[in-house]
Amino acid sequence: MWLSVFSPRSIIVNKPGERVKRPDIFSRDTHQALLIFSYSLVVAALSIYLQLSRLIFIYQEHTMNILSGFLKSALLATAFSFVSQIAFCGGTVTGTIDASMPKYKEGAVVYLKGGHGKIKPKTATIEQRNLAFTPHVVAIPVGSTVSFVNRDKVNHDIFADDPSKKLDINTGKHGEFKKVVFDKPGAVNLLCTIHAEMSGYIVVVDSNYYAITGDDGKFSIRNVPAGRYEVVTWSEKLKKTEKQTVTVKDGRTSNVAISLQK
Ligand SMILES: [Cu+2]
Repeated sequence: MWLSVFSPRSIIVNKPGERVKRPDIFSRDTHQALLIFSYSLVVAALSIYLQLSRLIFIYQEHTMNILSGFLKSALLATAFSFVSQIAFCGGTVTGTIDASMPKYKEGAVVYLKGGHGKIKPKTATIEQRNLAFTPHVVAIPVGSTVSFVNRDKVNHDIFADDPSKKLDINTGKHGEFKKVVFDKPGAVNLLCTIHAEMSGYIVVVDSNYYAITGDDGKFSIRNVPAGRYEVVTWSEKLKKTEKQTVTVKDGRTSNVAISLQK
């Protein structure tokens, strides 16, 4: 006895030797329905494929648009900064100080006089650390404010008696600070009435363009508007031997050699 399962609805039991007649499990309608179903499946798949590829294409185009927009802005920004650096940010003045006493190559203040711009005050900090004024020399434009911060465990009594500034400040305890405005040009020698070894300088300049030399005697003053300036130098111990001028051109670097003597 064979068991043949052709239809989900019936189990046909055949006798031995009898040919199994395959039943027609799908009616004509079912065939048609299946055909329509398969066609619609194919059409649906095709349309999904088409829609997807269209979406991918739009996405790619969009990405390309974003990318090209980004590239355009980046290029424009680069070009603008390049042009503005040349056209609007003036020039640079670099130089080297040659000092008769090599120790004083460092810590000299170089500034340019003769600009027409308004002087912009700034802020600076001078610490009292290990019984010393740190940094030893500070340069500021006229009208700037200096904070004196005590980093030592002992009190300091900062004292100055110069034509441009008279000072007498007790700095208070560790971490405390006092603010002072420097409104007249000139060098101010900072001393401490408690510790005789303490000495520092604040050089108040009537200029926006200044620098302090490094230990190699070199300096660099950037973004100086084009024009002709007098090069003025202050040193703790030495003096400039001759009057110097420098011509600044947009986008160019002018180099000056300064000689300091006793
Ligand atoms: Cu002191």
